[in-house]
Amino acid sequence: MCGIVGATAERSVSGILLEGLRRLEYRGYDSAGMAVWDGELIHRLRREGKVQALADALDGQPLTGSAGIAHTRWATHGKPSEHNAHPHMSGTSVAVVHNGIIENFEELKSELMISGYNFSSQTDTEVIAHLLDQAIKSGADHLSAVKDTVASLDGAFALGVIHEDKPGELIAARQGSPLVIGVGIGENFIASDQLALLPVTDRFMFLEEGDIAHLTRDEITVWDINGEIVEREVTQYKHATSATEKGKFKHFMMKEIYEQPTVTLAAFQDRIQDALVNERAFGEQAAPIFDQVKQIQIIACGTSYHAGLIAKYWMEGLAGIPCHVEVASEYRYRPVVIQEGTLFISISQSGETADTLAALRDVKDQILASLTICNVPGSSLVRESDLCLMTNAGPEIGVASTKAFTTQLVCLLLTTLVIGRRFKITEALERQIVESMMLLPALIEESLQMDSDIELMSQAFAEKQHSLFLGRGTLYPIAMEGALKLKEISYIHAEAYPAGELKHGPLALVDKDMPVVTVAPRNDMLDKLKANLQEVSARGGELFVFAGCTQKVQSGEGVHVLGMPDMPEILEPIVYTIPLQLLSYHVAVLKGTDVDQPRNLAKSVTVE
Ligand code: HGA
Repeated sequence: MCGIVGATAERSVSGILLEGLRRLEYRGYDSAGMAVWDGELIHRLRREGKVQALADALDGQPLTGSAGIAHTRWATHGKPSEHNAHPHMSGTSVAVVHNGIIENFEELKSELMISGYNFSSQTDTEVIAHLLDQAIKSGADHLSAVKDTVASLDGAFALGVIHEDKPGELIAARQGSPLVIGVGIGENFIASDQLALLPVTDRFMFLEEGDIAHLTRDEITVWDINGEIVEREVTQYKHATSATEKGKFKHFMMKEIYEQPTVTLAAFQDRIQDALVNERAFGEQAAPIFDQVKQIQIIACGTSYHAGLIAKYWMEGLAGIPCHVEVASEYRYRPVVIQEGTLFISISQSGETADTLAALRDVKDQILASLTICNVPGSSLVRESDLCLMTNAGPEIGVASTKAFTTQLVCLLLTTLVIGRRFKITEALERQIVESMMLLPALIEESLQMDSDIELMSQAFAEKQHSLFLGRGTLYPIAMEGALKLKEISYIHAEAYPAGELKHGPLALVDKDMPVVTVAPRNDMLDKLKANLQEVSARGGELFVFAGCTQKVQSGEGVHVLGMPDMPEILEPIVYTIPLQLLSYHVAVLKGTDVDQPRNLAKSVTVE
């Protein structure tokens, strides 16, 4: 959350910064700002609202200069407003952009106020600007001022700093929030995410925890947490630049929904050899680690947590491996008992999810090993885990996760198979599941053809305040994911229940104003589910049932059945996700909400 971008170049940098902000807007969009050094002074412009508001302001008041920093905000301290927008400055000399939270900002603020500093915002960030100014005024050079200031800050953060007395210099610091350096030719950059810098470079240097970097046009110097100068590897970005554009689609979310046949294939095809999963795909160390696994602990947040819940059904049901799943923000703050032989699996689209990362760090020396299922190469979870399996979904820009989820499921299924070999999964079963996986892209393609029916169906939701999602077995977490999607982008209250729980409470809510969505699994629980559906119909509830032809659920008064392709049971959770994504999308479009950037949310949750 919050996007930082910075540049030092020979040319004017404001266009680069503005394009960077547009590309980082998924990380926060309540205000935006830019500070540019023009050879003499730092000029700053900030606006409440989206990056476009800043762009409009820049049209009337252009900023030109060869070094600068910019920010798009997702407020944590102080409401979204122009005076709380970044960059924050101390006087006219120093400007700072910040991603993260300064936990000790209140005490630092009191001390600074006693020293005579006035505050013009409610943010935690402003203390950083004044601390830098204070250090410089007491004789520290620019770089030592940043080092001393960083040492006095508690919390997680990434910073970008410019100073009016240091022409063309940019300082960056990373402690808990992502930051990458873009390496150009005669120009260098910083950003929260490499996507911001793709128009200007494809070479990146990922900063590590505690790193401080000094950038000029021609030189990059990095100090590690111990203050030693270090070399950080430069890696090349591999995705096509079209991956970050909407193309023919109106929204990134729709584009990403439609990419799922391709990206789910990319998540497994290179990992299959002779109809079995190649466990080297998990890393060189995978085999000896997997040999020692006795149980699995999955940790994740939001949509990734739902993927973890489905993996539990697979790990325990198919493979017979004990598996626990918990949301990271709970797990990390409670005393936990970790049994011998625990493989810790983290799931995160960005690889920077603050709670998930903190949970991994907390238990690192008590677990057998860690595996991350992640979409962003070079991210913190990838670097800090023993093993990783990349989801290969390509950049996901829509704030509501879609393709990252289905590719996580594919990766979790591969994981179940390779670890499950050491438990209950026979070679024959593995081959059978791998063969089923080959059908996945075509099945997703087929469910995408339901798009216009679902668009029609969405009309029944647009005026409603509440909705209920029901499922059983592996389709229960899919109901949870469908409800989350609807909440996130259409702002309709949506609750998910295991269908068997209906009469234990939520049935009291069912009436004609409460649409009930059901994902009907094709398994031995179907008859029980049909009974649950009767209970809803009997109370006047309007039912929308996603079911396959063989499920024999009939449309009738108040019951709308949407036919799903028939498929192997193992693929149901992945394929049944698609119509629920489409439903939330079309409801949001009908309601006129901001599909890709829903209110109050942002992607890559790098703050607690
Ligand atoms: N705490 C700062 C930055 C917020 C942030 O990084 N959000 O993800 C603020 O509130 O401005």
